[in-house]
Amino acid sequence: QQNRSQSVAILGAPFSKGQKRRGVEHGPKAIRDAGLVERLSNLDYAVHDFGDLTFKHLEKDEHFMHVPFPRTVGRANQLLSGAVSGAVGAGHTCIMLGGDHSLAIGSVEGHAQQCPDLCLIWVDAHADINTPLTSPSGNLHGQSVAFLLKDLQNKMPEVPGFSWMKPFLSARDLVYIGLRDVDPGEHIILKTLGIQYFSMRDIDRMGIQRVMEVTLDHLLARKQRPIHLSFDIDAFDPSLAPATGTPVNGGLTYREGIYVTEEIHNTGLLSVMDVVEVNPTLGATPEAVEATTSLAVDVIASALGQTREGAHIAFPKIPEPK
Ligand code: 6HN
Ligand code: MN
Ligand code: MN
Ligand code: MN
Repeated sequence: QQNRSQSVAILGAPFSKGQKRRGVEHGPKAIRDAGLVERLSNLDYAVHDFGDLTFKHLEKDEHFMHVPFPRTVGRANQLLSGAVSGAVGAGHTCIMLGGDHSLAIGSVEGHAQQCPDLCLIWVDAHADINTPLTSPSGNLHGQSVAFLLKDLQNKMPEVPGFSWMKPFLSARDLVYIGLRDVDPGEHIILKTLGIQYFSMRDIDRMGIQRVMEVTLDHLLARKQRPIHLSFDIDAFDPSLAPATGTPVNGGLTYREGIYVTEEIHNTGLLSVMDVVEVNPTLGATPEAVEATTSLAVDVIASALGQTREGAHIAFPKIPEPK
């Protein structure tokens, strides 16, 4: 069913300080330029494009351990949290365009202010669950989930810039799809907390249909609640999404990725979606960039109800000749 009376808010978050490569801050413009608003309007949504947030560059922001820009990332996420909370509170389904994946901290936190019982589906090649003590790179886009989880509270040092928030999510309210590059410290966290995850190997074994069945059952069987979908474009195979900062071979096919978002749409519970790590400066050719940005638009349209079988909104019945 089409959510026709629904309204969608688009929030741009041109931010890149959660990792060390520049360019991912151009993601929101690149995804809009690929025709996002028109595609969603064609789905019969009222589209409210809130434009891009403006993030402050903090002059004095020393490393914390080996973590760069902690205060800048913390402040950006505080701002984003308020914006997402406002959009959800106003009744919109919210699409957050990144930017790097550290932005999920503020996006999920702001969503949770309005919907404390939300669940989280993290589609990514990476688990992004390092703590500063396990992170090989120090980059905060590989640590977002660790900031969210109550279950990791006593394993997290106090990172400057993040005193505005407290972890609120339970490990059982999170499912990963698409993992294939998990650091050793992340693996012990996944195993110790008993987090439900589907690696690419699991998708090979079970098929994406069964993976989605188990995912939605795990999150929604006890009760129906709002879904936060955090979609890292690097979940897709690099042949489909080359313009991204940390590509990993052996990713989701186009059909697997679209199946994931179709199934999430069909729950009727999607409340906020992040689309992150689209870096239009990293494609080898203009075609590679265009492939990545139009894939991002496809996956958003699919999450919001675009179907592959077609739809007959404008045709209540077969037209007859006079
Ligand atoms: N992302 N696990 C690596 C790290 O640096 O912690 C890679 C993280 C990638 C993060 O793609 O959102
Ligand atoms: Mn539909
Ligand atoms: Mn990620
Ligand atoms: Mn990733």
